[in-house]
Amino acid sequence: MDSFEELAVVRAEALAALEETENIAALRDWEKAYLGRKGKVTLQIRAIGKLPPAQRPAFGKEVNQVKQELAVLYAEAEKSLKRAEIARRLAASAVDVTLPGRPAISGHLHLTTQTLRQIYAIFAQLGFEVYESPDVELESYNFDLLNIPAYHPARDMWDTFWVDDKRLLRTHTSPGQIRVMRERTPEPIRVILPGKCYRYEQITARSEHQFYQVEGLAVGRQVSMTDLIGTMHQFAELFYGEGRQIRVRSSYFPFTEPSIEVDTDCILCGGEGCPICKYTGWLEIAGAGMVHPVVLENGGYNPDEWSGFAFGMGVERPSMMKYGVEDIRLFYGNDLRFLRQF
Ligand code: FA5
Repeated sequence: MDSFEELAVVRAEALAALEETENIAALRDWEKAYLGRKGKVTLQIRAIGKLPPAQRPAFGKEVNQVKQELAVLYAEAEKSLKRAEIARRLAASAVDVTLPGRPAISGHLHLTTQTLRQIYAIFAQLGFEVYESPDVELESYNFDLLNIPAYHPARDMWDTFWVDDKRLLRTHTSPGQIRVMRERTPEPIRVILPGKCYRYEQITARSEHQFYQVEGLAVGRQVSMTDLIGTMHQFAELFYGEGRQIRVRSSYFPFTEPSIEVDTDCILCGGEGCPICKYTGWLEIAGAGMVHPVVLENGGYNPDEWSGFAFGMGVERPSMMKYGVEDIRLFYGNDLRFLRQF
């Protein structure tokens, strides 16, 4: 066999072997076997020098053509094997669009937030806007300007968390009354002031050391006790249900004169007596009264020209009564079994 015939055999063998390669690793072996340093085609090139000089140019040309041809075929095969490999991997990890979806887990509003929003909606109907005042309050706003001077025994009504000598966590939302009055040039006011209150007191099933209140304040030229009672009655009907009765009892708050407590007939027994109303037939709604002249004056309103009413109600206690929750601690316990019920 002369060298041309030998080259033709190597070429034919290489082409046949290339057909057999099924993956990249086999292709690399093939390249090594034919085009590598000791590959069969490379050895043919090296053998050129041993040929008679007359044959060298023609054989050299031939062997180089074979080498070029195989190199091109190698590059093409490498490309298509890589493509096939990617397609295989994609197929293995493809999303199965026929699988049923997983339901998304969604939370919902906390019972306190739901109750607050009900209260906002009710008072919006009655023409009250929402006004917010700070949780960290000055002692003067929480007490002095509300007619509760230092050493006044009424301070005992609100056990206080102090921040420093002058600042505290507000014990009620009433300081917002002064803030809103001072912010407005004397003009009629109808606001509710919602917010968290803090008291340094024993935690029980009825009392937390943090809880929400919603304060109400209406100031005008001729605001009277009847307006207050009418507003409270409207609230009782819209919050607890139609047909509710209310009653007022005389009370004492330093910032209102006269002061009252407002109750509604028990939503469960209608007044006959049951465990929810502790057999009194009545549920407490709010502390309230006519804004004290000193407080009007501290807010920049002349008490000879202006009058007002104010009330302060809890948020957790009314929702406890409405939904039959027996322990206020459940509101802040973060137990999902409780929270999911509302
Ligand atoms: C006050 O805080 C007065 N500022 C209310 C007021 C405003 C009177 C304007 C007159 C005019 P009292 O301390 O009673 O009042 O609290 C009002 C309501 O807050 C209570 O009826 C109750 O619902 C709620 N509350 C008070 N203390 C707690 C507590 N420890 N845990 C849960 N709720 C409470």
